[in-house]
Amino acid sequence: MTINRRALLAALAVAPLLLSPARAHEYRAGELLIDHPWARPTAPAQKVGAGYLTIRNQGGEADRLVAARTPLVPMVELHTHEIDAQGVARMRQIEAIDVPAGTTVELMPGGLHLMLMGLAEPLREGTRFPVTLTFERAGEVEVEMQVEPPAAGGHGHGHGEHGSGG
Ligand SMILES: [Cu+2]
Repeated sequence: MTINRRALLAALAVAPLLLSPARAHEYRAGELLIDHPWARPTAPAQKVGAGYLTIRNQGGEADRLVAARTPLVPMVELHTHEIDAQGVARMRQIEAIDVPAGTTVELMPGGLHLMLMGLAEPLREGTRFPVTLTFERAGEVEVEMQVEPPAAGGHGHGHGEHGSGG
């Protein structure tokens, strides 16, 4: 009687992926590590919210974030900020967020973000809500977005992501 070593090794390799990552605020999708998903609290009248997270591509292949969804709103758009001809920062919807191999892409205030369109209720500080991210290569991964003010965002500002308006 022989033990099917290949099957055993395959099972062992898969096992860590089946463990819930809920304790740490970090999620894995294939070679991608999703770190610290968070969203700004919103005012009662506000119909849109903004979500942020960090994507680390630890693999050798480029990937792209192509969609996101949450039960909270009818639609989530991928947005970036651009400086227009008048030097004013404006948001623009984009098709996808590229995550080249071996790089880290940070969604943050003033830059790339997830735009939650059509909030029925405000995002309240201290709450969490699920967001499903769809990557072209890594597929879908569900993360929990923590609602917290930007100051607690951890990554801070000063990354010089402001285009040169001048
Ligand atoms: Cu936006």
